[in-house]
Amino acid sequence: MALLPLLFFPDPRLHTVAKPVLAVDQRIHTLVADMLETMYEAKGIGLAATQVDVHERLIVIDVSEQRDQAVVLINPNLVWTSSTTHLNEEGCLSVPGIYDGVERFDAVTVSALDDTGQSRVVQAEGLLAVCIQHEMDHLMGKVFVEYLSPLKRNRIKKKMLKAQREDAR
Ligand code: K1U
Ligand code: ZN
Repeated sequence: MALLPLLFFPDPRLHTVAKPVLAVDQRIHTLVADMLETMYEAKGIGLAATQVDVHERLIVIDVSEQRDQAVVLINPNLVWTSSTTHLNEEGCLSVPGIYDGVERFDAVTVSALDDTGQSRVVQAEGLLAVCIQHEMDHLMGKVFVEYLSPLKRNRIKKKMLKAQREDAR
């Protein structure tokens, strides 16, 4: 297993629209294992392949307290969304240190392949539903700060670029 380097906002590669995974083969098994290791190491609750510069439709999530209930969704599709939404506080491993409110569906149903290539349907609510929507946005090239006002987004962009310049020194 290996830790994968993350892309950080405002890297333009975060805006790439991911393509479907064509086969759940050894390459995907290795990518899933590496993404899980990277997510756990970063103390995240989710990670999309986009964030590790792989532009294929694959996400990993673990919202459990014990960090032992990984959910792997390959080629996920939203098949149902609740009629109600809520403002939820979100963070993003690609925008470290920034947290803000985003309106999300309270519950969603997703169809996907799991890491064995089997079809599955996941009904989610609460943090899992929020995380699925956040990660599926990544696959569409969307970062959560794009829901914020242009003023906030520009401030975040400047802050991130400054931090990245300082880290590069
Ligand atoms: O996709 C990512 O960048 C991972 C992201 C997922 C996420 C967190 C919160 C709401 C929606 C999606 C994170 O894991 S950020 C770090 C984190 O662990 C966290 C932040 C806020 C609330 C709960 C967890
Ligand atoms: Zn994110």
